[in-house]
Amino acid sequence: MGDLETLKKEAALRAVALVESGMRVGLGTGSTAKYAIEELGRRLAAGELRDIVGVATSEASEALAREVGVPVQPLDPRPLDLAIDGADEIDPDLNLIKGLGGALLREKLTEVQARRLVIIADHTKLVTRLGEKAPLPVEITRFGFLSTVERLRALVPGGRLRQPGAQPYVTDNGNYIYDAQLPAAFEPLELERQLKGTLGVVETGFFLGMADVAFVATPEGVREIR
Ligand code: ABF
Repeated sequence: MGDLETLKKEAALRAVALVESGMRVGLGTGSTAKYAIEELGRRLAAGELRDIVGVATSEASEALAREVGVPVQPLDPRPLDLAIDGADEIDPDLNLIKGLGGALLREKLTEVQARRLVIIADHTKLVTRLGEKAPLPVEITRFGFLSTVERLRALVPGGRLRQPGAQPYVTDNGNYIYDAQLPAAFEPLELERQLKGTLGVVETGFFLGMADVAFVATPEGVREIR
């Protein structure tokens, strides 16, 4: 396992250690969250946990959860005890950019209902300001997407429709994603408000003030950021 993979797993294990029997747990998406889902399955199989219900933030995570023996239910209005997920950027105030994995809408819908949102990551995700390394993913409707992209470019110049091949990337919700390049200076809450007010925008990858704790694995050990 590469060094970064080892770190991701270390962070994931710290988060899954917080899970107790009977909990309803939000299951994140991505290569770090994958380790958390596998560890949850391992703890269930080992009899360390019972009566866990997982709520998955993507079809891929749901499939993995079922594969490793974590029971999954759809999201309903009941709160989740805990949600465990990765991130693309983590700033010093625990504000996040998420969505490079494409699951930002289901992640936000799920994690807003969690009593505790636990973020797991390796140290490469730490930034001093959001947008330093990653673009901000913005989920937009397919219908009229070219017009929405123009509106977004007027608001945040720079960025492009996510298109890994001949066709645009399609989310689990049937939408497209616009990856916006953030400027050097901006006010995240204000930009979030403007983006959410833009016709055609479904959701953004800003997770502001949502996370309770981040376990960030570094070569010197796992840092806990609150
Ligand atoms: C999810 O997976 C997303 O919000 C984020 O985009 C991505 C992080 O993936 P990884 O852990 O593979 O870097 O958490």
